[in-house]
Amino acid sequence: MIYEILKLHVAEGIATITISRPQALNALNTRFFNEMDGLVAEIGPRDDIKVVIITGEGKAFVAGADIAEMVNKTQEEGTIFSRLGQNTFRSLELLAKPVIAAVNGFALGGGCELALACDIRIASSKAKFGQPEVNLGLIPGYAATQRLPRLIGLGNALYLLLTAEMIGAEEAFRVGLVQKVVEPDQLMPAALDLAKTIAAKGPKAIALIKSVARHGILMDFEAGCALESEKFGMLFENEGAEGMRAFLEKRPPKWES
Ligand code: CO8
Repeated sequence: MIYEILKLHVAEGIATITISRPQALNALNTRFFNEMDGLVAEIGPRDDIKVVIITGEGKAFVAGADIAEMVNKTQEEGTIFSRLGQNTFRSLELLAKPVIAAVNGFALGGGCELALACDIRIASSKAKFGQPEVNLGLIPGYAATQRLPRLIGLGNALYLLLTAEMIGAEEAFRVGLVQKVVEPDQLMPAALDLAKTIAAKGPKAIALIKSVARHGILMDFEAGCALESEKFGMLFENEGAEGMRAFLEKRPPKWES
């Protein structure tokens, strides 16, 4: 596939995906979703990639779904466009490698929803977050109604969804929408540091934590605990055995990739 919107850079086990359509503030169109599907499929099996960072070029992370593409859609086409984005974000969410959103600027509507589908969000102090769909007479279509309440609680989520208020990075941190706020020039160094910290851990354990947490949050407590025990046991005859032995032998662990 030829990539026109997404730029992939891989170094030291970290894949950085830069959304590069700054003239439209990186608004999400069909091409974006096709390209993101292509990259997720490519990155999944690559052992040389441990962690993924997603960021935007210019003053926006992503300023939403592409309003110019959506404006003339029929009801059926609107539903299809929503499902397309939901499916892409779900496959990103279930990718067996952690995904960090490095939010450099506006993360609005579908852009905030993209950040929500990532595992950790780190923001520039200049970033702005919001779900402005109601200003357009719309509701979110890429699962903000589902992910936002699960992440920041129903009250905080409904506040953002019903008011369309644009909040700054510090407020986003306060409500738990982002995990870290840094100065703009520190965003990529901080995201890379975070990615390297995670990339140094056992890759099987990292993939299983993500999977168990992501599936477990949709289960009842007992079923989630059963899933955790099953996956916990799976590590004993490989990566976990090496990690525990390395601790007892006072040496760094050697992970298989
Ligand atoms: N879609 C298409 N183009 C956009 C978008 C967008 N979401 N956002 C900005 N642009 C374009 C502008 O039209 C403008 O283009 P041009 O230069 O050709 O006029 C260019 O980007 C630069 O934008 P501005 O001049 O507006 O830049 P400002 O710095 O003045 O303002 C803002 C920045 C505040 C971010 C402003 O651009 C804005 O309000 N953008 C729209 C934000 C928004 O409403 N986003 C939500 C969209 S709806 C959505 O995401 C729903 C998701 C679920 C969809 C489900 C599918 C059915």
